[in-house]
Amino acid sequence: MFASPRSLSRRRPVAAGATALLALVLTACGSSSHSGHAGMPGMDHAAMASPGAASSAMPRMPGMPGMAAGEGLAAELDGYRLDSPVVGLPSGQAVSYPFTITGPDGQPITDFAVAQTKKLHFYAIRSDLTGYQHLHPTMADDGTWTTDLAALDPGNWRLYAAFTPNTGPHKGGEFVLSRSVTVSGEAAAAPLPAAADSTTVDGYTVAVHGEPMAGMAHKVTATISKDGRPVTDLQPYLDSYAHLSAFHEGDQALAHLHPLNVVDGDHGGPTLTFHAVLGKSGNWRVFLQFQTAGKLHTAVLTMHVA
Ligand SMILES: [Cu+2]
Repeated sequence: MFASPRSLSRRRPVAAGATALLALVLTACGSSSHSGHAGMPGMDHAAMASPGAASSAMPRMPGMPGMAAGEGLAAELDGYRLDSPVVGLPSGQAVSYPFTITGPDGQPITDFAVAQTKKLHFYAIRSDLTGYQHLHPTMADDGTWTTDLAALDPGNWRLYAAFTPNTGPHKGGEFVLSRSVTVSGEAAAAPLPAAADSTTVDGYTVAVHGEPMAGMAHKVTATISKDGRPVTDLQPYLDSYAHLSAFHEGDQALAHLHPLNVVDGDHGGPTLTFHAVLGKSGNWRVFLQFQTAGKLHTAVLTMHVA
């Protein structure tokens, strides 16, 4: 986990073979460059390589105080800060959420590296791990970003920005920062569904295999089928055959991963392989997004990490 968040990384060597990717990951992990940020909570670059792996994080232990930051739970890390004037939002209607990413000099950053085809990836999740939204905000010339959120249910939400500054002392480092907002109205928390090794969405069945352990890189696979047949027509989504976001029950730590599979046209699947590093034990709510025939599907299940 922890690592994962960053790991998700966005970087991608898609062209490289999976083996190469793994090698990159390992390298990355070991390199000090990340480490610096490794802290960064959000991500690892290394990760990039590994889709999911979270390498950088590895050194950190889950229980450590710093970890939270590493998992995207802090608004500021290493001088980079996610700021917004908004602390509350109305429920039940589409809303916009303005924010800025400021650097160590206190000025809004406008120069970001593109990762997974975007300069910034934005996520929203309610405290009970429902209501997942994965969005790509737009930035004005002055560095003010605006995210258009779909209607939110009442309660406490956490909003995350994942980005790689192209400037400043941690240029090239992946960050995941977040802030919370309160959405008005009577909140009714939903119990977290029990851990499961498969789920369905839009007629697709997604079966997950693997026994992830906290803080360790483990192989996790997701196999997609439809009507009993393996699905082999996955299309690239954000330069990958899937995008996986996972949120930890209790503290909303974020991990996001991409499969190691090499992208080659509209024939991904049926099995996606992740080098998953989840930093904390317990239950994670997993959102696996994949695309077929131009439509995005989001499979959701609870995964237990030992
Ligand atoms: Cu994104």
